[in-house]
Amino acid sequence: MLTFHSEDTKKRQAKTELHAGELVAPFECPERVDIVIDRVRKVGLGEIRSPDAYGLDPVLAVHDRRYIEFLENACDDWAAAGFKGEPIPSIWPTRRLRDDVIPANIDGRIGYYALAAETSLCLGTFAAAQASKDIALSALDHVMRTGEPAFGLCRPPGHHAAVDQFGGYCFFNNAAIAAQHALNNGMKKVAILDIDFHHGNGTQDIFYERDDVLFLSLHGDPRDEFPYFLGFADETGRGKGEGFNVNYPLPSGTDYATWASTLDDAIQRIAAYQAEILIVSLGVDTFENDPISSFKLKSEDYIDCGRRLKALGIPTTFLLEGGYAVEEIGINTVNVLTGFEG
Ligand code: SP5
Ligand code: ZN
Repeated sequence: MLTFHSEDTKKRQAKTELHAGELVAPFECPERVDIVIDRVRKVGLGEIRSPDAYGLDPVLAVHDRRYIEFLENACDDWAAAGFKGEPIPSIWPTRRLRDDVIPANIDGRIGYYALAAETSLCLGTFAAAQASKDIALSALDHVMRTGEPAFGLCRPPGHHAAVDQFGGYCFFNNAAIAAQHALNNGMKKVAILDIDFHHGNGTQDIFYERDDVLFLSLHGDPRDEFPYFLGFADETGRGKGEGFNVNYPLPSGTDYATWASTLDDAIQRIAAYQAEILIVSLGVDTFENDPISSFKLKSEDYIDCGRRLKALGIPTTFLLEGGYAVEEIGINTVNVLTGFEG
């Protein structure tokens, strides 16, 4: 299987994450990329290619123009305001406040465009997010051209990013950008299967009223887990999108037996939909030793997961999302891919 990879994904080197009331070193760190690519090389997964440059048009097909401009300039605006730390929001247009006025002051504007406060911005973030979506698009294009699978070693991840919001370590929604690109290039039915531990709120939101993208997500029950405010089972889509959004919230402590039988239900729905292309939002924060998550998958389980996905027989693009047990992120991610290769 081809891997798409770029060193530019490591240009995001934030110093801080707001975690449990403290500023800590971010869980979503550049070393994740090195460890995954080392494992790809070690197992001989296949050729490693650099992505093509697609520019911002495919991003504009999914995200709001002013949001993109905000991301590009936020660090400069923050510094110009005299703020010393990394950009972090401290106020949002929550219930009983207005969300129809975009603040001029960067302190307010960052809250308008953020869905969470843990994700600090930093100077290299925009460049890394661009590399990440280029990787997703290159992988998707390879799959569309050849029918062969591909792995996009995306970083930063994307599935929490909504039309005009960043957060959960995500800025551009790589899976959504790739899915829209597939539709714009002749595909009629795309499925996105999100197996990251966290609900893919951004992806769900982007396609919620549409029937040309089937979105399915297995994740920690939002009553207990980030992003808390989306990802419940009764969110099934709206309008012509009704029935094209499927959430599988699962309890803390979920092991592979339960997780895999849930995966099989999702796989059956993808088959029934007759998707022409499958995008897997591949997070491995379902791992038993993940520092911020609560499922109990073991390294060998990821091989079996890959095998089950292969049985669908649909051209498949894997895009990296989360996974914070950094020592094992290479083994776990690549196990899915080798399981898929058979
Ligand atoms: C792409 C991705 O996996 N993003 C995850 C973002 C999660 N950010 C907030 C995590 C809050 C963790 N709370 C720790 C609770 C310990 N069980
Ligand atoms: Zn996650």
